[in-house]
Amino acid sequence: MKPISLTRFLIEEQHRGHINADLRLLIEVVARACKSISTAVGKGALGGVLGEAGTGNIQGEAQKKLDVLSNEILLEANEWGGHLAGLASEEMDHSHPIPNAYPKGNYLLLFDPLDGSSNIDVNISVGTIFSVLHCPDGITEPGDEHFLQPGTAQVCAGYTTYGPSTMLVLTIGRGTHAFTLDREQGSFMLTQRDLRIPEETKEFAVNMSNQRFWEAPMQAYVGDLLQGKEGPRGKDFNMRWVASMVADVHRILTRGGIFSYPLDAKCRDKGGKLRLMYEANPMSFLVEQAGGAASTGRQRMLEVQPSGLHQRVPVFLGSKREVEAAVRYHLEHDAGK
Ligand code: FDP
Repeated sequence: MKPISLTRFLIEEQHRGHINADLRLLIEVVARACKSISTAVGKGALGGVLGEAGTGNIQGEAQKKLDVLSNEILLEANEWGGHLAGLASEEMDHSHPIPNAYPKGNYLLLFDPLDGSSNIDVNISVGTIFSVLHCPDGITEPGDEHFLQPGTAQVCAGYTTYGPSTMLVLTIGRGTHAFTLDREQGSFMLTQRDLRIPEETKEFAVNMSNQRFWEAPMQAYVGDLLQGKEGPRGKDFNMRWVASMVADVHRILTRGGIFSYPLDAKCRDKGGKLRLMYEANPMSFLVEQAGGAASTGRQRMLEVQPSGLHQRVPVFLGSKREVEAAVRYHLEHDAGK
């Protein structure tokens, strides 16, 4: 049977009363912007867009030309449609209220325009991550503080991965669904409804080069994984680390596993490496909707009350039983056991 398009999927969800017309439009606009980003990424060196932009973002990281371009594409696409009150991007210092010249809607959009961007120049998968919140009642000119809502408040989240094929993975709080871009038709087509992450896994993803900087419970957890069959876990584990969060999470949504970017001595002062609002929350929503779990190691990710737009957090997400195991090491350590 021919797969249905994203447009049809969204219209059917609207007919069922699961989303309204504004949210449908918002998702369509983000998907359209992601198609443009996919085209730019796909041109590679021929597009003249590889390499450094010569600028830095709020986090002090060097921006790639494609970071800047992807941010512009998403901004331009979303400003004028009337579905948003404001937007915020990992690449911008502050949130951006919709200019008064345009109609305004009731949603707030947050995005990481090009995640994993250190992989762009070596032709490895990168992606766009996004999260949608309600704008608080009565607010027409949202400021940064209006975006500081816990992940449980998300109404929609998703990512696009620009890999061998371009895929959009989406949740509106009713399961997690995967769409593949049909490049000839220019449409995202539903290729997997209701992704389910296996509860158990034998695969973990972490940057092992940080091992000596980790906290004691993380050292203990990974130490036990590495002992394999001979250790307390009683099974051999395999390791995978693409170093593009989108690609690593996509693998986990497809076949299970645990992804972690824990606290370490290098990122401790910042609270972690990955951003709560642009990376951890949307990915955690997608993972939970696929039957997985997501935690900071000590707290359910979606319940973290954000204190800053660019806040960073430690991240553990993926197969439910494995995330629970990693959390257990942290809690037992903290309890002095
Ligand atoms: P990048 O810095 O290339 O944007 O978002 C940060 C991120 O990539 C994630 O996509 C990725 O999982 C992680 O950082 C990679 O970190 P390391 O370079 O420390 O491995």
